[in-house]
Amino acid sequence: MTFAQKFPVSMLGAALIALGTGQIAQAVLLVESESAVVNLDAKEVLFTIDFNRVPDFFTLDQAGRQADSFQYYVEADGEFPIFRGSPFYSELESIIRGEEINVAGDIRIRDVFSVGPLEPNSGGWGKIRGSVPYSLDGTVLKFSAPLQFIGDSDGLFSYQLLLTEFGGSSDSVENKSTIASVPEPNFALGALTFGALSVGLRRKRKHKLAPSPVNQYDSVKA
Ligand SMILES: [Ca+2]
Ligand SMILES: [Ca+2]
Repeated sequence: MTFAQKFPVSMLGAALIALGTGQIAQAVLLVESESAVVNLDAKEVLFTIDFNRVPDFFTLDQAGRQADSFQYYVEADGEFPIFRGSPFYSELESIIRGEEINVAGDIRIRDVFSVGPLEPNSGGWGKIRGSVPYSLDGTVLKFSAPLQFIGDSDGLFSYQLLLTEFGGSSDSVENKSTIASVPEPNFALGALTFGALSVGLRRKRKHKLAPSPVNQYDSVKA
């Protein structure tokens, strides 16, 4: 990929504005590509978003809204349109919220409907079903979540991914999950061997290893 392809008009525009005013204009946050790939054996889904620029989840406005944010509306039955019925979100099973990253540094997954008093930072949605860590490598954000957290069981679901800047919509994408292909036998054997080695290493160094924060999920709140 050439520089021009990777940084199209928006960056050139920003550079020109910078020349004119001395300030860099931030490009509007967009989805370059995204996916939700399910591992049925692990009963987990890997969400990936490639943004058009590095997102800022930690600058807040006076209303507490993040400079950049994202939210998934999950429809576990896999149907479109995502928003249908009354109220319009009544067919959804869960909400995945990037908007709460600023609170505890993780992605929270919530029930759609709230019962009782609203929780702080809930955005009006329901209780926390679980929260998961994420990684951000340049413009690419990834996180894995158990299917249980998003309210799905068979790995087939549809969703809308909404991007916002200080609460205002900047882009949205509708898509369906895909099921990851089963690994080739050679790969599986390799993984098995590696797994056995890992177990051996873990036994030897058992008392020295702290629990890894990767793939550790907060338990579902009652
Ligand atoms: Ca489903
Ligand atoms: Ca549904």
